Amino acid sequence: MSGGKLVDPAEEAKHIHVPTYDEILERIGRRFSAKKGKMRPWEREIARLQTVRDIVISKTDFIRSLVRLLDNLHPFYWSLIEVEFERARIRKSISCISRARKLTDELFEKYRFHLMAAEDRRELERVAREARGRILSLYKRCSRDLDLLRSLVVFIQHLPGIDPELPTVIVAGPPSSGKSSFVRSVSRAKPKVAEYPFTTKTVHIGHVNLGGEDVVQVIDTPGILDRPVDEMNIVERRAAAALRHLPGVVLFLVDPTEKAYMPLERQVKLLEETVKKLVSGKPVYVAINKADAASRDRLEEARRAVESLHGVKLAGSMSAIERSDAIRILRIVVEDSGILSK
Ligand SMILES: Nc1nc2c(ncn2[C@@H]2O[C@H](COP(=O)(O)OP(=O)(O)OP(=O)(O)O)[C@@H](O)[C@H]2O)c(=O)[nH]1
Ligand SMILES: [Mg+2]
Repeated sequence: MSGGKLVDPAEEAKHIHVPTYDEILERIGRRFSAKKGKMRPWEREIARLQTVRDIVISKTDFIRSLVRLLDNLHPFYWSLIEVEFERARIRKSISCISRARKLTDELFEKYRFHLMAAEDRRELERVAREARGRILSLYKRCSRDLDLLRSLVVFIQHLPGIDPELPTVIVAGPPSSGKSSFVRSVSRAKPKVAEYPFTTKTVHIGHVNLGGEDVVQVIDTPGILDRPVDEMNIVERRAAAALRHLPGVVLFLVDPTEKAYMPLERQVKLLEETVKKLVSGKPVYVAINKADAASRDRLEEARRAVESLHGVKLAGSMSAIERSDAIRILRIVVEDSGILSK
């Protein structure tokens, strides 16, 4: 289960169906009542057992595509999954199913002989019941694993379709600094914008055509606070996953207004101590947003604070709600970093 090349996991996961244990049982129940022509009693019992075997195997065949999908998952997607699911738990659930499938065939072979050798009708029925019971209990034992894998697949079906091969600008920053407004302005994506903090709960993608074949992917992320990653909540950790694992450059938005969710010093601390550590070497650009709503003094103060930092570049100030202004800043970031030509 290590990260690999790009697949569109959401698309692939749409073809994967994970049944519940009850669904498997119900399916067996339906097939079981089917009449089996003229057969000798032991032949009929073997045929019935074969039906049970075929149903449990085909119902759990999803495990092969799921394992393939997980093996090829980009580390960014893994980190989003790990915000919600424990990797060890996923592995355990996969083993439960794989083991059950393996043992099913072993039991089937073993009981086929027992059924053939049964001495009378009563023994035949007893052995047949025992064989069915043992096969089914293998899956009953995995019922919580089936439930977990089922939620995992549904989760994967809703992962954002990011293309790690496209030039990417990850828009990050404190809550309410205008990240979603920026992504709305530059792309056709329409992430929700609101006055209150923590509006954005997960990662959203927009595409921007900068002319010709120049397409840039802009990623809207949830707001983050100035604290270490292991103290972050689930929503912040989704932003951290993007900052840490997606290739690209970062555009950090500062809110210089009096109403900012956190004071300027904390925004700078967030940039210096949290973001720079997370991105480990990716270029970080800063734009001072809400230029229309901040006083000249505050804008100047924010500019000086950003310029005094090492390892980040000031792209300028802007009003993210103005499309042309947001595009101007995006162009500065794209051109200066050269991501289009990479
Ligand atoms: N005046 C002004 N307001 C802005 C600007 N950009 C964003 N806002 C406002 O700031 C508030 C927060 O904007 P969002 O785009 O939702 O901010 P966000 O950073 O995505 O917020 P979270 O997702 O909660 O972290 C909204 O009321 C926006 O209208 C700007 O350039 N000027
Ligand atoms: Mg937002």
